[in-house]
Amino acid sequence: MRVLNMGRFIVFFGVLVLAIFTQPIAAQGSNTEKSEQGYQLYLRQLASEAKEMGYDPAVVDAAIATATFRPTVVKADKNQPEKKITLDDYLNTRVPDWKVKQAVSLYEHHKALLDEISNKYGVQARFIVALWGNESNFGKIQGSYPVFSALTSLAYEGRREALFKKQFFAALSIVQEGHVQVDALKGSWAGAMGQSQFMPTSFLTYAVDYDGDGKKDIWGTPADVFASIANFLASEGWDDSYTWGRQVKFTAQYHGEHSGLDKDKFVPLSTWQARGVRKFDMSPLPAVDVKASLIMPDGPSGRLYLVYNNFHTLMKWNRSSYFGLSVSYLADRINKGY
Ligand SMILES: [Ca+2]
Repeated sequence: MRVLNMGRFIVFFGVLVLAIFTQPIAAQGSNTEKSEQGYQLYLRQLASEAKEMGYDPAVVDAAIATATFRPTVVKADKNQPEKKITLDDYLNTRVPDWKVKQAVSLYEHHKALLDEISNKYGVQARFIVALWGNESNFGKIQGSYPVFSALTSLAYEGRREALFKKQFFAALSIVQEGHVQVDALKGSWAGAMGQSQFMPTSFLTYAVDYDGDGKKDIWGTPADVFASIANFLASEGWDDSYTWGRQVKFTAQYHGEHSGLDKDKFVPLSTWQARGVRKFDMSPLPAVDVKASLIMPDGPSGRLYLVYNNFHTLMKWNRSSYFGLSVSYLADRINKGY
């Protein structure tokens, strides 16, 4: 099943080499000095803006006092690769056997809580565990960047200022609501926080205080983490009477026209059957009234999938189909128990 596509590997290494040679190494020192000054000025402006908007001045001052310019954050943002690896390699990296084993054993460990949350929100527990595992390695890798530093550095850099300013104000709300202290607000270099790696705006929309202690604690309380993940999915249209989709094959006559996640390409299985899509073992698609989209992340010669509405919900969590498929695979393997 594993097919190496050398063309993609050459592109992959080509992009890396290009990235190394286009770094402005000589100019780095002076840029950093200049930026630090500009950043301090920017912070003061941001603080006044926040206070004008009505944020508690004590919270704003505390947040600003801890913020420092993080050139590494800006660099990481600029160097984000487009698509470096094939889906096969991505899945092997993201869903290794050890991760499946941990997922199965952690599911067992938290079974009572997970099943309760699963019932309450209408989301199969295996998808909650799979997102937890994919986002933070079951809470072990949450990121140690101070969120206020990361968000203000990225806002100051300017390429996506409006987005990161919005995240900064949302982070102020999180502290102001008392869910976490300023100095405990840690996350990834891009500001994704806690075991569910929510951006601050997602936290405000979806985070849940499930254990009822008054704090939405996605950093350290499993009940809050699981319920927050489930609440995101449920709010975005998850339906637990269905799964995510399936891997498929084509008959010789079909070549994947009509692929894509657009609404007008989300059609009944009977239409896909008529076009020439089959189950992975080439048997007919199930004769049930379900709509699906065809996706071909690596083109018609790569892995092919029919995905249902729940996969569209996963795309709202993260727009990468690679990501959605890695979550789906982990969920399926949790279901099988290996
Ligand atoms: Ca709580």
